[in-house]
Amino acid sequence: MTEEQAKLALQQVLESVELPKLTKKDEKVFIQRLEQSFPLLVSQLHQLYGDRYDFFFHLQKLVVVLAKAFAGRKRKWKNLDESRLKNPDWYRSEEMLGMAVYVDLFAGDLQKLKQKIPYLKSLGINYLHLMPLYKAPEGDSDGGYAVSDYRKVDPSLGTEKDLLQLADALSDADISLVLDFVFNHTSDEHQWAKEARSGNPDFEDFYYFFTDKNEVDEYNQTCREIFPTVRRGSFTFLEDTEKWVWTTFNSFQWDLNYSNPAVFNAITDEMLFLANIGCQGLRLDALAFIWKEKWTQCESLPKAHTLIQAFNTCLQIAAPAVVFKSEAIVHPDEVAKYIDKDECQLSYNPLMMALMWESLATRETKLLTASLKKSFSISEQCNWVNYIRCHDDIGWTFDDAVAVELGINGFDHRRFLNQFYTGKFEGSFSTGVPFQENPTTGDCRVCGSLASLAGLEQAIRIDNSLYIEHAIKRIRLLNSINLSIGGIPLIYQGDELGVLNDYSYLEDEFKRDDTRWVNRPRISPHDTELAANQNSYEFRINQDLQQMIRLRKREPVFGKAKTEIIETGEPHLFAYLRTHDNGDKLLAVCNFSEHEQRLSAEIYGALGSSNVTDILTGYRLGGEALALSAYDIYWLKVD
Ligand code: OTU
Repeated sequence: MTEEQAKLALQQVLESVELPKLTKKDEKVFIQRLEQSFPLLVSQLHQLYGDRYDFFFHLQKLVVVLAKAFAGRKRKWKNLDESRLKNPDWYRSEEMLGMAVYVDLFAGDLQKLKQKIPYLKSLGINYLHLMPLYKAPEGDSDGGYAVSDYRKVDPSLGTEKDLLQLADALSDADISLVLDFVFNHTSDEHQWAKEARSGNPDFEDFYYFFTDKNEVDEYNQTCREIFPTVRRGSFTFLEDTEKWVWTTFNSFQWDLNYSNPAVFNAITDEMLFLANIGCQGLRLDALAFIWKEKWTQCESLPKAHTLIQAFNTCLQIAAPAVVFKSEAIVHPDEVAKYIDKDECQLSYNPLMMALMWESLATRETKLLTASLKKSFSISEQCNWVNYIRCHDDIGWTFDDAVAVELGINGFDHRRFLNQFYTGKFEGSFSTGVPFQENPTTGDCRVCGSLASLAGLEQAIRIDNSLYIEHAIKRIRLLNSINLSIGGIPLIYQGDELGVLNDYSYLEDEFKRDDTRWVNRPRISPHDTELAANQNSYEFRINQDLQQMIRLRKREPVFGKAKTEIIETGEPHLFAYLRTHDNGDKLLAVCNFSEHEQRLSAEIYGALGSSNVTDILTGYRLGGEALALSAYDIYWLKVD
């Protein structure tokens, strides 16, 4: 479709639909944005749905959805749209610091969360991801990732009004709210699913139903199993309708059928509803799975990207302050494909997350260094969301081709890492728990809190003060990379307090089969008190982190700057150089082993000067070789 044709199409759409009433000024803004983005939007939708007889009909409906959402958007968020459009890379600032929390586990409910804003501010948090808080089935709802109604709040957390008030309060405190956009599936209790189940053909078309078992088997031949301990394959048989339904995850999470443009429109409507709550980021859950084609893996297909881009274009028109965060926990080359200003401006950095843990286990940094050299650099209009732990498992999604070059066999190495982090490998410091062992492929992932995986739980149990020391230093090391390498650091609730694994999930019938609950602890006042007690380990963990946060916010070199991964030639050291446009440089070096390491004075070459200060300690160096004790870090800046 040419630009001229797109213009004509827009004219035709506008002549044939009734748009909601807008003020003169708003109408001008909306039409201007529509005109600007329409050629792109139509070409994206045309790639997806162009061969449908009802293409134009759905296009008309979509424009009405966009207009209504824009009309319903509060003035406050419209002002935010304008200011973000003037400052589009706000998320690259050194000031950025994120946290991910469960409303109930972190605060109790939405109202109590509002009271935690001073705590968040004191830590420096200005990006808050609230785990799914929507209406969901009682009992097991996959931690809220089975949504029954995107517009209703889970009643145990509060009301819709509470959420709006919280969004307001966060915005007033300069904290960007990030919400989950769980758009690959709904719960089987969503109204659409209920309609589908009762045989309403319009809604049957919202999901993937099959009557022929052979077809299901054919898809299963090429699709990866995500939750093999829940059920083999990607489909669930519904006894009542005698049909199979596509369920990539749990059997109560039904995959939406995006080959149907009505689904695209319906979900756009839900997405803009979430945008109008006043969030500034949407986390695109399980985005790799949204497009399916027979005889493919049904993951990260080209049209999955087109779909996400089309959603993003809709945001540009109706709520441009909102950015997308990709949650693609897949091969690094595939992760990279979601990152683009017109697709996902932000992305989790699962490669760095997994390989920091890999380096801690092996005490070697060659895989981390080689992998990040290949995959760290992304568009300057985008940013990583760096993390050490999250509510999920750790999957070892490194590139096997990079590993092989270093003499590492990917399959064996993942096996080793799983053994190591579940404490089965002799000498391991870690107390993680396995997740989703696949008996066919031998695949497995690992769960556990930052402190437990880093060795604190075991060290406390055997009461070994040297090991406790090591665990605290490992945590500091991981935090230091997370905060300084480039990206928005995302702290997972409780990790700032050194909270250990929580085994109470084993007593809950709805949780015990999902080991990820081991790293979803309830944060108690006791945890916060411990971190305030100067004699506790938690105090040290917390203080180490706070110190690094202060430095991060002070130095522009942690914001909009370039990262170069440096090969030090020392097997246990990891190093990178940050360079800001203003000429500032910062060299970070860290030691992934418990033995002292040395680095020759040549390293100053990267900084162009040997008169440097380690800003972590204030210690001035004058060209001598660096000595790094167990898990030590340097943040070197030219004086
Ligand atoms: C996401 O994760 C969420 O983070 C999980 O908490 C949900 O259970 C899931 O989606 C379903 O909504 O399988 O174990 O390869 O790894 O998208 C985590 C990508 C998951 C998947 C990821 C998914």
